[in-house]
Amino acid sequence: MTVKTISTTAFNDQKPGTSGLRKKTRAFMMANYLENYVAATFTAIDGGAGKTFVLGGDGRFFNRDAIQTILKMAAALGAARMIVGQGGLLSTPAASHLIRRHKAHGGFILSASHNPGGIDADFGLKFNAANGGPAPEALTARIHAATLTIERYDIADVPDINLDTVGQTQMGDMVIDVVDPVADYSDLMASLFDFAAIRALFTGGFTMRFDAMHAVTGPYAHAILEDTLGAAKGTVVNGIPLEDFGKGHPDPNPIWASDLMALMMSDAAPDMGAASDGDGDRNMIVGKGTYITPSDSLAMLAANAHLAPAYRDGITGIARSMPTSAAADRVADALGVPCFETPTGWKFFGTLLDAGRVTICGEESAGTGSHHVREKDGLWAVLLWLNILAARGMSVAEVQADHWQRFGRNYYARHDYEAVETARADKMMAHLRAQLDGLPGQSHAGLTVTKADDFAYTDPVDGSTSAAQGIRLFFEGGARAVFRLSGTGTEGATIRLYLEQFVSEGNHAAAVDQMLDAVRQAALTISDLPAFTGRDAPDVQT
Ligand code: VG1
Ligand code: CO
Repeated sequence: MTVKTISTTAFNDQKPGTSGLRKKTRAFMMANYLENYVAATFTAIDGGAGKTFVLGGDGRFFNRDAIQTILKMAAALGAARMIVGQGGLLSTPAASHLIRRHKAHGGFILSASHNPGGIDADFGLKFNAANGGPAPEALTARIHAATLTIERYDIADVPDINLDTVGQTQMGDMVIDVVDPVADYSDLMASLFDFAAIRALFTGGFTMRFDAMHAVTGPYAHAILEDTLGAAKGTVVNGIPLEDFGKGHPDPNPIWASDLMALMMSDAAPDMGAASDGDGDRNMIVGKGTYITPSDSLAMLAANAHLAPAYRDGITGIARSMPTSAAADRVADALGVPCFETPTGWKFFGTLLDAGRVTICGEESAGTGSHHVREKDGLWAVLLWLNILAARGMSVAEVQADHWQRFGRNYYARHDYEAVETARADKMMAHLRAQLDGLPGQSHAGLTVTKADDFAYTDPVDGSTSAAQGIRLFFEGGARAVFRLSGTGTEGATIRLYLEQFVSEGNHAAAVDQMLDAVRQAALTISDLPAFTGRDAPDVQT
């Protein structure tokens, strides 16, 4: 095998964000762009020699080319073995599981998740560590540092390998195992849940629609829901992964999964609706005529997890990202377990999961998961919901109503202002930061600020710290507004405004917008968002 050494120049924009490096696909296709980042990743982990890695992606445009490149670079560095999903496909949670199961040194996951795919859309790459979880901040910092000083990289001069046939092949001395992307993951799910009870639910006439949004979960959902659990054929829609996701946003929320929402709000609604994102780590849950917010889903799953075999003995703790509603906190209180509040991004849950301090984690952005892998897991959430419905003999709406009755309701919404000029968004955040000390005691839109801060986090397990993770405004009467800038966008800045109003009893059936009107107005006044951005409404509201 011939190895070529290629001279290159550093790119100054390869700083990983919330979840790896995300850029326009055409940026990734520039000469040396992908190669530089992959080489920097290998540098950051002290090389690839003798190591085993997992490799796969969500199937979007450029997935296959990127896989061939990574294989050739790994071979050049003397990697021992690469485990690759057939067709180049692996959902993010399935990749996490394979890393753990094979005790691999880590894995390369090719995905821009919920961002659209195609030559004029987005591409992404992230590295997961040996625990199966996203690289922690210390590692992403080393990767970034290496991207700034790179001058050359090595790559094997060999033909592409066939990704479509399961089996073993070699590239030089490196063994390549092309594996069925679904089989191990499906076994893992069967070990966690009461598949017999879920099968009985479907046999008893329970109906469902699962929208795979033309992304990676299609093959997983077909195999598990239809073939194994007996859901009717046709339960899974948009189940064949396409390179451009049918030109949609594979983002499971009421805006981008609007067909599913319309069905669930109609007379023809099945018992449950669900959807997943590009790389299979997010989920949306909808009942007949009712939507479950992700923050509520986390709380409801945690409150009922003991009904599934894997969590029968209870959970050790819950973790949620800071902007996620406090619904889960009250469940933790009731269960007598701790609830941790972390910065946005799954990488912050890793230490807590590894240390056994939490069992269930979640984010308001439609991610929920547990200690079974080190990523959020879309199908896992769907299966846990099914297991709970089977065990309780209740509908989705009944579980929701029962939960609010017991714990109160956190009215919640996220407003996204997308593609804002970066300088304007930065100025608005600076304006907020400058006011923090003076805000407590002020009243806006009839709400009095009780506390205002810039969220900072100290990891209770390894002591690492992360500052400036989002501005929090707390108001009298249980309202909260949070401002932060997205770390996954590829165009300008996306401002996320998270709004929450807690109602302990009574009023659980009001309109969300109405319940959040005061806190929204207060947040817009304090931030001066309309003046800074020139926007009078968000682009997306979830
Ligand atoms: C967003 C979400 C965050 C999630 C991240 C990756 O990040 O808010 O909760 O962990 O996407 O999810 P940001 O920085 O844009 O707010 V995925 O499914 O895109 O890997
Ligand atoms: Co995702």
